[in-house]
Amino acid sequence: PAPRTVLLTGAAGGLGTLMRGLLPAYGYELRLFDATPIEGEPDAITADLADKEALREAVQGVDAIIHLAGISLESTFDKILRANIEGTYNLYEAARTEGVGRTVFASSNHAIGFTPRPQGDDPLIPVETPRRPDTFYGLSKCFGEDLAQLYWDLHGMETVSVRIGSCFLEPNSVRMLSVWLSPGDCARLFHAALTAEGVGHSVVYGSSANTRLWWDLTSARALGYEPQDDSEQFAEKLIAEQGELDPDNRDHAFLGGTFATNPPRWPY
Ligand code: NAI
Ligand code: 15L
Repeated sequence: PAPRTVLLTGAAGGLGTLMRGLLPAYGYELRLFDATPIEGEPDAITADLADKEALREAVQGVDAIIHLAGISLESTFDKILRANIEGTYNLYEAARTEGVGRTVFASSNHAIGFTPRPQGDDPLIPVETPRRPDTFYGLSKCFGEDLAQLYWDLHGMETVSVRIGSCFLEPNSVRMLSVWLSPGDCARLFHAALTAEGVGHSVVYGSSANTRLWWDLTSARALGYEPQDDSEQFAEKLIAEQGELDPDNRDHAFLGGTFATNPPRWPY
């Protein structure tokens, strides 16, 4: 049966807030979890991924999990270790103990961020491309994907690891024209990932059907995902402001953009 009650970790964040708005229309009842309190949501669970007891309670009785919580930019290895690596392990252990069979894991393009971006007639990047994290942050997403594979092979727990490009209301750079995931398409993709049958552990790219796409959406479409949006509507304005990507500029050379050259840092 299709999942109904879904635990949304990272519910206070940017993507969590967008998904709180969009996923209920698909019939999901969301249970919210975040270290940051959420105004106007008295039932939200305010706890850290380090709190195993809280996680155990949070996953009790849910049909599936969407795991967004964690540090979403570069940080020190120690902070990434605690929030993203140990935190994801703690969540999977809670899910195993409570018998939750399906997770959607917010992986990131930064798991393969040092992959050269396709130029000219280069082929789209396949989902099997070797991982080349561009940061400790990207490395933690590689760990999450491997943890998901282990829990499938060892315990039969299913995960769709979504290597999200850039999910914001609008793309704000020329690079983002290639990796943009509209919020509406993100909800469509998460819904497909929650309901597709027999996913085992699947890795998919998370973007809209962008004209300037860099990667292959075949495995995402295999889940039943049909993207509706294309960033091209924003291209003219962004290119007028910023210029086309420059083949001689190292900041434009890699899939992960400036994460590979001068990564934005987590502020706390
Ligand atoms: P965000 O930084 O806005 O939200 C992350 C949330 O996780 C925050 O509300 C924070 O309080 C919570 N959090 C952090 N550490 C925690 C901990 N130890 N325990 C409990 N909660 C904790 O990030 P955003 O943009 O909403 O991203 C959500 C997820 O999607 C992240 O895992 C991020 O790595 C991933 N992602 C997002 C992309 C995007 O374009 N927004 C692109 C690729 C991946
Ligand atoms: C990510 O993984 C970050 O969490 C998000 O804030 C964006 O920077 C995105 O990647 C991106 O590559 O644009």
